[in-house]
Amino acid sequence: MREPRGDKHELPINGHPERQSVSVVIPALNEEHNIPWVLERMPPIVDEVVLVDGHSSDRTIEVARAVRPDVVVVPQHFRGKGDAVRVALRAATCDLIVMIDADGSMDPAEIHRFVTPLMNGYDFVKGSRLLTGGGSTDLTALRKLGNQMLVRMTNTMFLVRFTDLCYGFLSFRRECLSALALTAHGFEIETELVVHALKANLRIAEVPSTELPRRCGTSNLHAFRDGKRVLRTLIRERFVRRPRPVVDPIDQRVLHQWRPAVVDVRDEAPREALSEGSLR
Ligand SMILES: Nc1nc2c(ncn2[C@@H]2O[C@H](COP(=O)(O)OP(=O)(O)OP(=O)(O)O)[C@@H](O)[C@H]2O)c(=O)[nH]1
Ligand SMILES: [Mg+2]
Repeated sequence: MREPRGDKHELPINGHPERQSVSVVIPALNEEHNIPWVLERMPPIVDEVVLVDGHSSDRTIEVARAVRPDVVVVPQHFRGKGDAVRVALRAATCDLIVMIDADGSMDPAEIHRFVTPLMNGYDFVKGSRLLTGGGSTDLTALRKLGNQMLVRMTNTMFLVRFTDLCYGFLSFRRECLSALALTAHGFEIETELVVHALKANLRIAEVPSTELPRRCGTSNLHAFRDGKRVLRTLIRERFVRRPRPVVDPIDQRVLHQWRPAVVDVRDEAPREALSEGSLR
């Protein structure tokens, strides 16, 4: 890990970093039973909570608004955690952004660990379940093995020394968002965030974090399918230099919700006349 930059993020003379505002972004898909626990545990340093709803069929949005009336709810245009995260990050307005899951597997009480390094010279902070002080009561043997393999590959391919990879509790300075150039649609978003942070030469820190089992409901992650997507992302990022274009397949339900294209009435008359004429 690189040392924090000494220039633009220097501490003020009195040694205390200036107050920076904090947005927390939460992708949520059918998490009505878990979201209250997450929102109730938000520490006071959090100024804004952005929840991106993945077309939930339960009462995730209503429950979230009841617990935290100031929550900013944003719909996503497609499906997948990656798409949700990209939408959420565009909607966040504070200086620092923390990303956390809605299923109760990450404890908002740890948010200060992700904010403090950003206030002290780092640009990007990733949670690690494998650093001393971290842990997981959620990782199955299969996921642990897969994650370990992917961490080793990342370290070898990008000459770094990460201890964890497939973990979505992380934070960064909002001014770095465009440099992160995110395009991922699925769970590989976490890998893309980390690898693009490396490529953008951001100052990266790992902090210990404890992952808990999701409180309720079922996982949206499929170890093999999503593991393959992470692997493909790593290989592509290592060997392809050119930036990947963003191509979002828009969900048809969203198309129905969007404002329709404006019809110019001046164009409409001749077309009606034409169709009437052609019917005769
Ligand atoms: N908006 C949105 N959120 C999603 C989508 N897929 C997953 N999520 C959310 O992303 C977070 C992580 O998804 P999980 O299903 O918990 O995946 P996981 O944490 O890797 O798997 P578990 O450890 O088994 O819980 C949760 O908050 C989900 O609600 C999606 O398509 N859209
Ligand atoms: Mg989870």
